Amino acid sequence: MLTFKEIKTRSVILKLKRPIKAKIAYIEEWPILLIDLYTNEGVIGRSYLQPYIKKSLKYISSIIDDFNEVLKNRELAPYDSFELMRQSLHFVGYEGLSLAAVSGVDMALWDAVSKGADQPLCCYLGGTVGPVKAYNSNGLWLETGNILLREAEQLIEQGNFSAIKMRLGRENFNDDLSAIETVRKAVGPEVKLMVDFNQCLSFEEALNKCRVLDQFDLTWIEEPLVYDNLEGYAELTRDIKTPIQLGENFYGPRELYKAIEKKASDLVMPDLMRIGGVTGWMNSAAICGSGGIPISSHFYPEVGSHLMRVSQSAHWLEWLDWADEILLDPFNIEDGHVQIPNKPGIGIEWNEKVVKKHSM
Ligand code: SMN
Ligand code: MG
Repeated sequence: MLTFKEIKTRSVILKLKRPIKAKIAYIEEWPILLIDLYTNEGVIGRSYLQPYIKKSLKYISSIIDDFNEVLKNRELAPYDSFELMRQSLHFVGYEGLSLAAVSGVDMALWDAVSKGADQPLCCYLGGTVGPVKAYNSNGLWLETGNILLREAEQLIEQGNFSAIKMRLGRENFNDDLSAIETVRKAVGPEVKLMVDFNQCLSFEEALNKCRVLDQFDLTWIEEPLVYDNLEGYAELTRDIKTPIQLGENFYGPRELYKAIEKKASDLVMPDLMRIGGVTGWMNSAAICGSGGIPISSHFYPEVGSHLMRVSQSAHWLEWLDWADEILLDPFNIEDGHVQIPNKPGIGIEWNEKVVKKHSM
């Protein structure tokens, strides 16, 4: 049995190789919060969060600091700890930053308990180590012409990927359409192509644009509308032939359930920081598995790959290498599949030299 000793967080800012250039935001500096969870028995659980906005590092880390009091000397039991942390913040709300902080610690707890059992996380959860089908999401922001062409080729080459994602939402929709044609020309007809609007369209715009996109053989159209317009999503999903993808902004399995009940999308893609870490994911995967809804992961490919191995309706893992720099042994890709290392826990260790260099 493992017991909780202490959690420590550290803030790191990395420079993005390909800055985020979306209609909704321009981001060059990428904030990462490292979480180290110490047990009295010496096992250390590790996880990280990517909270998008630099300032949010300090908000989330101070919440996590306060979880020390909640968990002190308790048996390490992710389910119980999740509930205790969540309940400690009930009156400010279960969602938003509260849930982001709970999710980060939850992932570190699962890392620690599976390490304690000397098993890779996916095995501890009842599955096996194996390859996980992924699409490359490392770029293709709102760029033009040759930049897109070169990037699309690079994304395929990076791990012999069979699927990539590009972003849409240019001022002029014809520029989006030529961007799709450019990328399609670069990668050929066989590669699966996902597109992401990052919530930038009104309902009318979305209806008109997605109807045009129906002719492009896209694997999905992601977040055309603001994330919480579930009625709009349901109408759009009924009208559009291409699968509609939604979910990186669901706060907890209950929101995922509500979206599925409303038939807001064809596909879902929870983000581990917002859905409630491993605990929230497993609840969501059960809902999706039972309802026959394909589930894809958003961010956190190291944890996500373990979870996709135990999710009945697992669809696509989002491959992002943005945290690779701070990892001692970044995960490998072979033929478009993430290779889960045969190590206890999630399988991540910090590259302390790089962490020190970029720490805030
Ligand atoms: C995304 C959003 C914000 C930052 C990076 C990437 C995007 C995704 O929505 O799905 O990858
Ligand atoms: Mg997205």
